[in-house]
Amino acid sequence: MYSPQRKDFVSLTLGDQHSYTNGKHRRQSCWRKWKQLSRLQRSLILFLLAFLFICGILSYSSLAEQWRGLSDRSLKEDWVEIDNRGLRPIPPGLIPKLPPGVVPGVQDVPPEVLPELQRPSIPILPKPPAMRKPPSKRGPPALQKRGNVSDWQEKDGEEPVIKREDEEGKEAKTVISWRGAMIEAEQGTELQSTAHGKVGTVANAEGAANLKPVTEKPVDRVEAVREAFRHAWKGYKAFAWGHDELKPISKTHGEWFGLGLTLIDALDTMWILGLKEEFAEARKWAETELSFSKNVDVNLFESTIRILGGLLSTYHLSGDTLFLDKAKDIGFRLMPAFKTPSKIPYSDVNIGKGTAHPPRWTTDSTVAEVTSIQLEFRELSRLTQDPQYQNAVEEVTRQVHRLEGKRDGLVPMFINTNSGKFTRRGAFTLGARADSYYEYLLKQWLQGGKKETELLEDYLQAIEGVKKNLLRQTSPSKLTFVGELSNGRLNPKMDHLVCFLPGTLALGAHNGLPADHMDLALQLMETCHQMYAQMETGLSPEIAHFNLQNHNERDIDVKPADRHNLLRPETVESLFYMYRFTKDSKYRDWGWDILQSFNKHTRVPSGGYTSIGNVRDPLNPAPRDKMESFFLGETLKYLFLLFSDDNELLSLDKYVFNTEAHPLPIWPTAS
Ligand code: DMJ
Repeated sequence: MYSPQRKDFVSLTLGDQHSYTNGKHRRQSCWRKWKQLSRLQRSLILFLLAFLFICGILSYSSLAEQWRGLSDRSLKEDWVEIDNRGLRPIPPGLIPKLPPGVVPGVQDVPPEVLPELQRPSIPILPKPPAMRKPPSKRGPPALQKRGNVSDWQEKDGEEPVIKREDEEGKEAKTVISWRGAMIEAEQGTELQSTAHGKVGTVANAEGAANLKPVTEKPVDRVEAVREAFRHAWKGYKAFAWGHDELKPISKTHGEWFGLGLTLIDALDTMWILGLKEEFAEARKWAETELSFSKNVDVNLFESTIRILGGLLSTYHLSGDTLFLDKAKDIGFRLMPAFKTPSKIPYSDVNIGKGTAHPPRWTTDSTVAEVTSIQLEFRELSRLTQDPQYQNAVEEVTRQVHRLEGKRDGLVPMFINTNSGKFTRRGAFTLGARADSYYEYLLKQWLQGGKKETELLEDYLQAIEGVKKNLLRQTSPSKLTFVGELSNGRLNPKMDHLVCFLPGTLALGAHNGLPADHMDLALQLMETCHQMYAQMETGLSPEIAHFNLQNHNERDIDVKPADRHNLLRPETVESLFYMYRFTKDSKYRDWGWDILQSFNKHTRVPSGGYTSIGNVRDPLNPAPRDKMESFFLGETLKYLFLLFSDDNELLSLDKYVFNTEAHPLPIWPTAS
């Protein structure tokens, strides 16, 4: 390359050979002429020469400075930055061939090369901080250029980030895309979080130059939930569109009722998460494809909490009457279930034929199922002004209220549709087959404006029954859990399903129920958290067994048959309530850990999440190839609400969530 230093050597020819040899004669005649001048003339000439001399010196030093600067720049411009990761030399072909004496600079680059060097995505290497000091300039103070404010600009509370004057526009862009890239790059694995005390350095060109540690802003957890939802939806859309459930591993679908269960269960979640496009395409399907006039058997409880509940809440959130019409349709078609000798409903209904029946092997129904459809049918009556729905479900509540066979307010798991009596009376649990009975006592009381005192009495009595009969503490850590009673003996096991209880207890305490309900909620929440934290995958098993013996080291044990995780919501549901009422950020952190574990062990790359068979083996969690509809309907919704700072988003003083996480309004006092 042509060296700019060679410009320093300027040759000046003052005369020809001849005049040089006659030098002595010339010097004599000059002196004679000088002597002939007047004093004034001589002074003027001397002054002029002195002035020219000073000007010459000044302009030389300034030119030399410029040449030095150009020389530095020409060396640096041999490097451009790529990909924010480092530097590479410009390929030789890109270095412009310049005529001798011309200093290379962007303005001199041939037009065909210019775009390559000026691409905005390739910022020039920032100078190291030591070179940032504003250079001292000559001239009056008012005209001196001060160091640019942006050189040390502070961005809303962040550590000051050093910024080059000429990259001002690009700087903000880089930081934003860096944050975005964090989320993108970490998809499917662990998202870093300050909740875990991690500190990062800026991994871009700025970082390379400045190496200044910057405390990470917390990852946008709300956005991480949206991302998880989109990923799940991507799988459902690609492989199971319009069907009940996604089988993400085999990239196909599973059918239960044939009613697009996942899509309907997820409608209000999309609305709450603000996923407008996804919501619009789902609405379109509901409008054009969803039909309840099918010759198909559906489970009364499951279709009530997922489909009727989902449609009603989506109607309330969106105001779109399509969903109310669909809710009326399915609600009406489910009514044959109540045509039994006892008016305790059958478990199954053929919604096309209008017939209902119990399961083939028994005439019993499950207690939780017949007592956890009330919120939805009551709301349907309020909206339609047709009392038949409310009458049917409140008849069930009345009967169960006065039934014999409870133990301190605790209910058995089965009820006979002919006799209307409890059967198999020896077992009591807050888990499967009884769980949401307790939940709906409190929530109906709230839904109706706290007027239906029998509901409250049953609820309060049941919690006393839990305390008296089912509560125990583990050894060695004294974790409180709710065991099961079987023919008078306590079995120290607890379903993950029971983890709805801390949230429900906290909701009651928030509404004026005894303060010790909140104490119990705090303790049970800790236990449910431990059911995740102590597993190798960070995910809870379906059932945990607790140790009561002193000599054992572990509090929690898991039987091989109970090691599965179905992406259930109950723990994150309770975390949401606990955070809303206590504002203790540990609940958010626990929820965040759970989301990360789901991402790590259940996320399927082609789309969707899968239930797994073994929460104790992170190397082979044994994917089960099924994404339950409640993962979108409940789990991700509660996680989103847990992380959202907007307390008014579905205020717990205005809404009750049904047992499938579909929010329904608390009735205005007039109703
Ligand atoms: C959901 O369908 C409901 O939350 C129900 O109350 C219990 N089972 C699943 C989630 O685990």
